[in-house]
Amino acid sequence: MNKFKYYFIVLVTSLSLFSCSKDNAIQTEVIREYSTQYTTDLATIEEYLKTTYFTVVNHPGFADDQDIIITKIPTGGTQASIWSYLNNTSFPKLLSRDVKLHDITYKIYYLVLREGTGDKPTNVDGVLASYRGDYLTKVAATTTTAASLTVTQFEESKNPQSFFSLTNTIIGWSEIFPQFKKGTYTANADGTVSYSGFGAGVMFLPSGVAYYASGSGSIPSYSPLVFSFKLYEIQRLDQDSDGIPSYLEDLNGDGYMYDFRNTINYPTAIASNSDDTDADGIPNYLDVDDDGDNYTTKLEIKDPISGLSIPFATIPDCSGNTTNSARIKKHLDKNCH
Ligand SMILES: [Ca+2]
Ligand SMILES: [Ca+2]
Ligand SMILES: [Ca+2]
Ligand SMILES: [Ca+2]
Repeated sequence: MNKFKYYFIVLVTSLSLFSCSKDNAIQTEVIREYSTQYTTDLATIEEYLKTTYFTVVNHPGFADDQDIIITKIPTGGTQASIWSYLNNTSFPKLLSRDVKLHDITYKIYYLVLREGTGDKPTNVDGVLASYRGDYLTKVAATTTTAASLTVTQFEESKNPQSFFSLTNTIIGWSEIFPQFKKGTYTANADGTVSYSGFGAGVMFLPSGVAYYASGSGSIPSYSPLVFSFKLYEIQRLDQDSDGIPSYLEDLNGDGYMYDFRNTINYPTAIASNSDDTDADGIPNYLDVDDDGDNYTTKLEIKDPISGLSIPFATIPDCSGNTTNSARIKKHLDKNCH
């Protein structure tokens, strides 16, 4: 899941190599315009949603709970399409999220089978999730063949053993997992783990928020991806090691933090970042001095009497102890309403 960050380097390298070549026989495909490819991908995804149905296993406490099978509606079939769940009032429901990236706004559809019962990750936290990935291939009609939309499985992970940091995955994962909550789990005598109440769903990703031009492994270039997943557990991360977990540096509390200094994702400069207290362009979750007062945040979290740094876990709960520093109060104010 971490190739996304590298393909630009690979592509730029290969393009520059080829441009030095005198051999005109070597041709490289110019990377497609994001906006054009997005339009194509969105049409493919919407066709997929309108021509398939799903069945879900309800088997609480067992490994197959919330397993989903997506099947093409046969000719004359009366099954309800995934699309018919769009903005459904009860679960399952098909929702969409708008994501501004590459100077366009991606609409990312996701199917919520179950929200989950615990905490949500932010887009910079870690997730422990089982998943299955498929890519979609749309082939246009020719004079001799009909158009086709095929689905190919490329990966499945049923028993995840480690966390993925959402900062290292494809962007689609970091955008959609924060819409789900984790569940609970118990260790069994035989060493297995039983998960309950976890969030479960399916995300339908345009290639621009997946592997785009590079593809990955068996995934061809410009493939829209479909991931079904179960969110078992989350891991709070502290990207700037300032002692405040990143999820508490999400100033506007929307569950998402962005670094607009990334010119690949944000080709046109974005003037303000609602998660950047001192407006220096470095969002709080990456800024060791969030308020720009030249005292690192880490040193500002201290017990006012002993002067010792307070481990984050000991910061008082929402019952109202506000005798600590203003910064801690600020965090309480933000998280206790
Ligand atoms: Ca931090
Ligand atoms: Ca935010
Ligand atoms: Ca800042
Ligand atoms: Ca910070």
